[in-house]
Amino acid sequence: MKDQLTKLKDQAVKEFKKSNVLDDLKKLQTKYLGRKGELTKVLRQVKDLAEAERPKIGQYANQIKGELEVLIKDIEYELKQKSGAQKEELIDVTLPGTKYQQGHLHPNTIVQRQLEEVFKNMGFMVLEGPELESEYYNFEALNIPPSHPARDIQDTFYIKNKPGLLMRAHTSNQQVRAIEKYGVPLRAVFPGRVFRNEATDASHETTFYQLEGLMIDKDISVTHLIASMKAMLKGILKKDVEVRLRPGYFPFVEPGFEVDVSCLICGGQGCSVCKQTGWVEMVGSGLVHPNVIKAGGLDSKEWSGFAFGLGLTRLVMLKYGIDDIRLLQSGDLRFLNQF
Ligand code: FA5
Repeated sequence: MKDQLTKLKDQAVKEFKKSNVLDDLKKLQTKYLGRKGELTKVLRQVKDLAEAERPKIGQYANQIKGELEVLIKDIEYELKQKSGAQKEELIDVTLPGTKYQQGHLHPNTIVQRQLEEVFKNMGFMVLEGPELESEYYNFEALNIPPSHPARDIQDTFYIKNKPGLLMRAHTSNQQVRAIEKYGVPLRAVFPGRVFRNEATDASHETTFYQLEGLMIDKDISVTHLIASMKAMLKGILKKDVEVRLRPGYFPFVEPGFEVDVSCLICGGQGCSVCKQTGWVEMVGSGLVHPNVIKAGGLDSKEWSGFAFGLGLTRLVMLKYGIDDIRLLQSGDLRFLNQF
């Protein structure tokens, strides 16, 4: 019987070691050690043996049972380790990854930076200035005294209980500030946000961006002004556009011009952006008024200059074909994600 037990053990060990999955191992465990298993059957026969043999064989059979149980535990542990590791390795590299939302520059900023490059290449400084401004720099220093009708054309928001303070109506507020700070000769552009108290429509906002240009030197003429504006428009729109100059009134320049660009939204046919005229008013400009030169502490007989104020937001509209200015500050991602 001892030989029979040894054979049984060898056979069981061989089979246990071959099992690759837990299910097979369980089945083998039942086959050998279950209630009706092979080893159990042999153990049941022990009671029929001669009394002298019974303890020895019984002990041997129990020892085999113990060894097989330890072996099963070991194999079970290994199989579990393997299947756990396999699970960890189960990465489907073809699945779509997690998409992270990435921010990007606003179209106003893109165009502002491009404009800054154009002017830096022509030797202009880029300066920033305050949005909350004094009436002096926004109006008086620009030859617009209190009660001058030009204040109505550029009506803005005044600060409650703070007389003399307002949200700048244009980037021209920087003109005298820059002359005072940097002296002359001077070439500078001032990009930034400006504010107007007016009704909105497809081409008018209450908050929009401008880029001011100022050049003060000796013998500056309208030719310098036109050349700079052409370079600016070509630098951004990357093509020659039709431009129209008409007389314009701004108390801080003399003579003054409005520069219109042929509407690129409708190709000059007429739409809500150009108010059916085929032209979009883009820049106010002119030769710096002697009173502004004087406000900067300079001799207006010695120094002259040109200045212009570009509607940067309008240029963004023409560049990208945006047919309503209000989209730019709508915060609507369906719109913004196109840039
Ligand atoms: C001015 O703001 C003057 N400071 C420009 C200037 C500078 C003239 C230097 C002479 C010398 P105006 O109000 O026209 O001018 O505005 C200039 C440009 O800003 C306009 O041509 C237009 O393109 C844009 N603009 C004006 N109002 C609005 C508005 N409500 N919404 C969007 N863009 C506007």
